[in-house]
Amino acid sequence: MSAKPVIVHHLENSRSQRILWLLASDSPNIEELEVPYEVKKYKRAAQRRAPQELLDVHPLGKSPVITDGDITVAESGAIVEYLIHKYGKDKIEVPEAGWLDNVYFTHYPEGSVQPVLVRRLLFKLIPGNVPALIRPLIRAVFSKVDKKLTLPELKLHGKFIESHLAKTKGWFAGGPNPTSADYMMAFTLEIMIDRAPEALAKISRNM
Ligand SMILES: N[C@@H](CCC(=O)N[C@@H](CS)C(=O)NCC(=O)O)C(=O)O
Repeated sequence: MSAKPVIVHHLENSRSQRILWLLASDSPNIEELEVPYEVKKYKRAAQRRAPQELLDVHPLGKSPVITDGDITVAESGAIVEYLIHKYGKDKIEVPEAGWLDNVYFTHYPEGSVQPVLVRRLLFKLIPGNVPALIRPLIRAVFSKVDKKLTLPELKLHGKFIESHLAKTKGWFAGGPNPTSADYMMAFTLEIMIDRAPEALAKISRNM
């Protein structure tokens, strides 16, 4: 256990919520993890960008990023795996039968779902950034492309996720506690429900 607390550099409304859930006192695994940590909050700059101060922490200036003594770790999946490996090894149990699901659903949200969600957000933001005269036309074009390309893709992801959860009937790896897959997927599900609730019809209905 490090003497100094882990610093979570938390940009508002960002993927660093994954790290906060993993470390938070209401996390089902806290008893085991017990990592002292502090949260350093950052506000978004113009165009939802991270502020300069985050570039001082890591060269890519993205959130989340953590510092643990001399070690700086960026990329939410890497941070979740680092914290579990360093502080939760042998404690956050992954059932043998769910080992591959855990690996898969730890990497799938950033590798496959978030890029589509970011695309949807960009399509929404682009019209607001063009001259007012052509804005209605650009809005109509991007809305059409979104409906044709992005939404069907998100619906496919939604069906895939819901059918997996119907099999495990709980956490993504099928065990009694959340694992790295859940810490990664929860934020992505939240964003999906916010940006494309129709893609997660069953989950949205049960909320
Ligand atoms: N794949 C990275 C994505 C990091 C990322 O794009 N973070 C967003 C917040 S959710 C960010 O820092 N946005 C501000 C910016 O790009 O300037 C991860 O999972 O950590």
